[in-house]
Amino acid sequence: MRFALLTTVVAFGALACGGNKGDQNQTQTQAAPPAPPAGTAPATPTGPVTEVKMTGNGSTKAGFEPNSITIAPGATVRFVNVAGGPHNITFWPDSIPAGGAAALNAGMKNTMDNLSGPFLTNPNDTYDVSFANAPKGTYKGYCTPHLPLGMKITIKVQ
Ligand SMILES: [Cu+2]
Repeated sequence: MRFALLTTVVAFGALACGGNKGDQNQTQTQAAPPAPPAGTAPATPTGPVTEVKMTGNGSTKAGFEPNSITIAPGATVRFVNVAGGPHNITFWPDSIPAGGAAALNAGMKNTMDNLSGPFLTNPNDTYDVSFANAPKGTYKGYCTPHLPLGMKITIKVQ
């Protein structure tokens, strides 16, 4: 009886002091790191960066400011969620130059759909579109939730 009790106390003490510690650590260090939230992983900007504001009042007004820009080949457009989000940038596949889709697929991170960037929900969230290797020409895009409000943009690469 006394021996059994002693054994129990010793075993408990070993656990409390970190018995099997090696096994526990091994399990913990093998856990995968948490994935970053969608839409927050920054793309690597290329070339000069041109900022475009995404604005709106949350109901009847939404737009890109400016809604027409000209950039140099290989430049980056940085979309900034200013107000009235969520906003995103989506390009019409038939409103970009031949070869443009492949370049944009490489230059747009965390896309939700073909040529469609993630929603920016928090104020000052940004999203970079790299036009690295994008052919010269006109690229027309829109904000998916606000297309009915006419939230469109024209980007000329020249
Ligand atoms: Cu929008």
